[in-house]
Parts: sequence; C-alpha cells; structure tokens
Amino acid sequence: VVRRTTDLGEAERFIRLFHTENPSAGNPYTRLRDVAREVARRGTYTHTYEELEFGARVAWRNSNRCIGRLYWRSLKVRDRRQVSTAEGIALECVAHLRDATGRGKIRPTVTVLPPDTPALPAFRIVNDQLIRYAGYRTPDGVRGDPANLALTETATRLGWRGRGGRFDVLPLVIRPPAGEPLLCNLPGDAVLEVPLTHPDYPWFEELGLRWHAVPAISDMCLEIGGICYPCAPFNGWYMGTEIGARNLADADRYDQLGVVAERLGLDTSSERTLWRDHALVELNVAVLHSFEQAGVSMTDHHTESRRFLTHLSREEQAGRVCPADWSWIVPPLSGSATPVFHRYYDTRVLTPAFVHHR
Ligand code: HEM
Ligand code: NRG
Repeated sequence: VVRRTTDLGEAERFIRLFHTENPSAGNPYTRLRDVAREVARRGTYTHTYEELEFGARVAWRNSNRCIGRLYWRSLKVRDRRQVSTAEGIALECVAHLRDATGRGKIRPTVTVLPPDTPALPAFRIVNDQLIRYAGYRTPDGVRGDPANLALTETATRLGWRGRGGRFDVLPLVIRPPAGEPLLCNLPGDAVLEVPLTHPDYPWFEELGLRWHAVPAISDMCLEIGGICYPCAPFNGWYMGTEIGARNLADADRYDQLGVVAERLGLDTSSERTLWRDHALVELNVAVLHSFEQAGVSMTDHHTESRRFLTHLSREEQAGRVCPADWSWIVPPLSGSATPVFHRYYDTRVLTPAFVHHR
C-alpha cells in the first residue's frame, strides 16, 4: 500500500473552483490558507460538507462516459466519512440502497465513506456494483451472470453458499485495510427487482428474466481536490439499453437473443433475416414496458440522447466545456437513430472525477 500525502496543488485548484462556482461561500483566501496549513501538518485535509457535495456533483458532471448528466445538480450526497468499521460500511451500503430506491422513484445518490489518508488506507468495496447476480460454472456452461464469476468465487471462498439460480443476489464483500474481508447479505427489502414481461407476447414471462432496479457502481474512486474516496458508491437509474441490449443480450452475459428469436418464431437460418436485430428490439421493448408497469424509474435511449444534447448546450451557456466519450455515449441499440451519434465531443479529462483504480 502506497501512503501518499495530498497534492497541495490539486487541493488549491479544487478550492478555487469551489469558490468560483459558489461565490457566496465565504473568503477563498482564508480557506486556501487553512488547507495549506492542514496539509503541512497532517499530509492531507478535510473537505467541508459543502465542498464534498459540490465535488461529488462536479465529479458526475465530469463523467465523460455518462449520458445522464443533465441532472448533475440534483445528486444527493450522503456524508458518511465518520464510519470506521467494515460492518459500518456494509450497513451504509444497505441504507444507501433503501434510500436511493424510493420504492421505485429512484433518487440519484452517492454515499461518501472514509478517504485514504497518509495515516491509514481506507476500506474497499470488492463488488463492482452493490447489486450483482451470481455466476456459477456448471458442466453445461455458466448459470447466472458470467460477468460475476470471479466475485461469486470470492464470496464462496469466504463462506457464502449460493442457491445456484440465475438471479441470486451476491453478498457485499468489504475489504478492510488489514485482515479478512467481511461478507454481508443484502436484505430482501433493500433490493427492488422487476420481473420482465412483454406488452404483446404473454410467453415472454416464461423466460424467467428479471433485473434489479438500481445500478449502484461501487468500485470507482471519487477524487476531489487531491483526496481519493475509494468507497463512494453512487447510483442513478437505468437506461433500458443497458439491460436489454447488453446485460441480457451480450454473448458473454445472459446471451438471450437466440432464445427470444426462437420464441418469436424468427428465421435464424441466415444473418440476413436480421433476426438478432428483431430479437434485440423486442427484448428492449420488454425491459422498458416492465419497468414502467412496476413504477420503477428508467429512461429510454431516444429521450436520454436528446436530454444529453440539452445538457451540452446548457454547459456551453454556462461557459464550460462538457467533455464526452463518443464510444460510451452512443447507445448500443439504434445508435444512428439518436442525435448523439451525429457529432463529436471534446475528450479532455477533468477533475473532480470518478476514476477506475482497480
Ligand atoms: C456511465 C446513464 C446517473 C456516473 C453511464 C452509462 C449510462 C449512464 C447509460 C454507460 C454505462 C455502460 O455503458 O455500461 C445514467 C443515467 C443516470 C445516471 C440514465 C440517471 C440519473 C449517474 C450518476 C453518476 C453517474 C448519479 C455519478 C454520481 C457515471 C459514470 C459512468 C456512467 C462514472 C462510467 C462508468 C464506468 O466507467 O464504468 N451512465 N447515469 N451516472 N455514469 Fe451515469
Ligand atoms: N451498465 C451497467 C451500469 C453502468 C452505469 N449506469 C448507470 N449509472 N445508469 C449495468 O449495470 O448495466 N447510474 O449511476 O445510473
């Protein structure tokens, strides 16, 4: 473990940004002096709640891969920097899910847990999302989500016993700075799920497909002003294509296109019948329909693409650049039928940011 002191230059740049965008927040010079003193004394400094809230919101605003940034100002920031045990981290993750799920009216939320300090490295959440479905190796291939084979094996090694189903919710695995990781099962009421049905095909239900309501990424570091918060799980709501065009459709995920095409009675003898494309559309219709019926927040890729362009022009009006990564922004279904396809974006990388350190 590398124990580094906080980069004072990064800290100062953030404090200046905070005061530029929040002119009523008091004297920047007093704050800059205090931060410099604290960094000299203990190798790091502590954000005020206002700085933390602003920093997390700007980290979302700076997420080049995210199409959902129009509402970056509404991010709810749960300040849980005082939590000091693995049990405490797990309980806060559960509380985050309960809070953010809102019985289907999902609230974009981030929970900020203790940062790395020179004195002590922080806890880590091993799961890449708070809610993940197990994947099991069987003689006839993987059962469940192949993306989570490694996490399933880790949990199993630590004593978890999965039921061998296709949609078993994995436990949280919390790794302390030293010692054995902690396992924590997610209580049922913290995990809202939506069984999938299709508006026109009653047989669709028999496929037994489902997905969880809340995508909550838990393996990215929140970096603000030279401070790294490795435990800062965040969530918004899903865009339908994430589930319908990737999680359930990718050949190395649930791989459902063949099954759906067969039930639809499509001619799969040649690629040129476009049976894959047809099956993809019906799968995505089912995802959007089911979430709507269940009263769970979800967006579609056409609406979200338009919103993203609104966001871009608002940012420009505010005198800021809004960098974006084309290859992540363009939806994986009907890309060219959405306006985000037909242009390029600034690709610079700004901070505060959510970054992959693992
Ligand atoms: C990525 C949509 C909220 C930060 C993405 C992606 C989509 C998306 C479609 C691409 C995912 C993929 O292709 O796997 C949305 C929608 C939101 C939302 C519809 C609804 C409110 C948020 C929030 C944050 C955030 C609240 C942070 C506070 C990010 C980041 C990525 C991302 C960091 C890149 C993830 C990675 O590198 O794996 N978002 N998002 N998003 N979003 Fe959002
Ligand atoms: N594609 C992933 C989730 C990535 C982030 N997507 C969001 N984020 N919508 C999946 O689970 O399918 N968010 O914070 O809302």
